Amino acid sequence: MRLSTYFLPTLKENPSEAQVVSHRLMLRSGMIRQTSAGIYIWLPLGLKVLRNIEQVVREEQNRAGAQELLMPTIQSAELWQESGRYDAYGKEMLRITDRHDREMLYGPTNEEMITDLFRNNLKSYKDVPKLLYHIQWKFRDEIRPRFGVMRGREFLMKDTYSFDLDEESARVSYNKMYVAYLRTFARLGLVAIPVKADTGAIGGDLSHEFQILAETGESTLYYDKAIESFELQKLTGDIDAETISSLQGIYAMEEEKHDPANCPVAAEDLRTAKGIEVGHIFYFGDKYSEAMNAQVTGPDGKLVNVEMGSYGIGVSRLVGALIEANHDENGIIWPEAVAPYKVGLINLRGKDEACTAASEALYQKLQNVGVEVLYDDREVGGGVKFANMDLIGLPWQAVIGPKGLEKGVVELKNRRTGEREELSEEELLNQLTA
Ligand code: 5CA
Repeated sequence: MRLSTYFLPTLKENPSEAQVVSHRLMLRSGMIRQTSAGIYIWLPLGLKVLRNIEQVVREEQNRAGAQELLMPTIQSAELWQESGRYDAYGKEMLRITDRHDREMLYGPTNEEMITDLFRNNLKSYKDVPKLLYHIQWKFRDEIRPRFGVMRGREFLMKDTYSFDLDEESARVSYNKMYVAYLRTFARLGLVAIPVKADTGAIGGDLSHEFQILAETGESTLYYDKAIESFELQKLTGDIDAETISSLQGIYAMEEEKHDPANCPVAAEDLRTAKGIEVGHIFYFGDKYSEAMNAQVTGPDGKLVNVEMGSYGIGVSRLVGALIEANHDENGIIWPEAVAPYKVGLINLRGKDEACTAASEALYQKLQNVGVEVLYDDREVGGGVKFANMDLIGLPWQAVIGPKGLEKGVVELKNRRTGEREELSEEELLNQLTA
């Protein structure tokens, strides 16, 4: 992509409405624009990151055996009346009336719809277990939308639903998702601590939240420092049953569940920190299947309520959370796994024919070998180009200038470490395709 034609409205000044660094940087780097409180347009650069995160989430769901489908955003109120949540959900639910005066709503989550889908199509113990998910926009009329995409009103969620014959099997499904979440966040380079959580409006008795440590987090956590030895950010391989059970045995609680008087962890081993909740998983048994009659015939011919769980990841929230965890005073530092482009190509002297010819040639070559490149071919000074590349945070910057050309080298800068190397074109291509 050429920056001269790209729709990338960057801002020099810090927008006054943004209280946290991720919100400021998303606005400044031209990733999003707000259209109403808590509702955003995803501009081309922001959308690329969102899609990259979505893809990591999707791959790990598929790997865990979950099947992707796509449910609508607009739901009928009837299903929610059946489950009893239509009134209980309160003002957070955006309610809509259609032209026939039917009550509809913009879905804040999909337990009811998927339970209805299940009961209409699956009838036997042979049909379970099933893990189904979608990645779809949700709407919650949050009382205080804030921190940009981290607490929006419209937001992108991955939500999975599990259906099992009995509790034992439901716990197996729960742990499959627990592992998928550990792997997903590790692939994103994040330390996401699984803490025991309250089940709130979703209901149920077993629940974990996945929390990224950040000062701007809205949750308060208490955990045994022993969790640090698991090196959660490295758990991208197979995770065995032993690791799961020792991790689940470690004390880590949300504030509402933490009772200082009965905490089993010695004071010197107890850590407290603020966290951003990026995922939440629930096992809630037959709460919905009982209310909505979602039953299967067991091997003995008797009808039983299916055992269910639901598992959410805040895909759009993750964009903000990743920036909270990866930035410096100059801007964003994207982890390679989600970076919108791998390398930014800077032509230091737009007016110098040799520099422009070399930049154009390298731009072509990078594309030919499949490296995603953002080429700053604008007629502005080098300082502006450097500042802009630092702000948008691509992992690598390749700089072509007259001095380097004389020596036959391109400068390659690592955005995270700031290290610069002078490389021949071939070395540079090798490094970026390794
Ligand atoms: N049905 C269940 C699981 S599928 C559910 O809705 N869980 S949830 O309420 O915890 O939401 C799942 C995830 O969505 C949260 O962990 C959080 O990362 C994200 N999320 C929730 N509310 C918002 C919001 N207002 N803005 C951005 N992300 C949100």
